[in-house]
Amino acid sequence: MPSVEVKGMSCNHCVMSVKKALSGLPGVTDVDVSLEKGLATFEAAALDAEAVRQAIAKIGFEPGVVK
Ligand SMILES: [Cu+2]
Repeated sequence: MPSVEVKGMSCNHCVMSVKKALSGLPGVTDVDVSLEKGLATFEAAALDAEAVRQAIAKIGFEPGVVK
């Protein structure tokens, strides 16, 4: 399961925003975001790491490496 660090989340609203942003990407499903870990995990039919990073940056958070 791919994951990506998300820096800058401070509350549950941030978590929901990231979840929504990643869920909106084509082929991305089962998004789970942990505020404690600062980490988002998801399933991806075809992993587009750059699209994932951009979706996070676009809503004001700092994406780490997509693994
Ligand atoms: Cu917040």
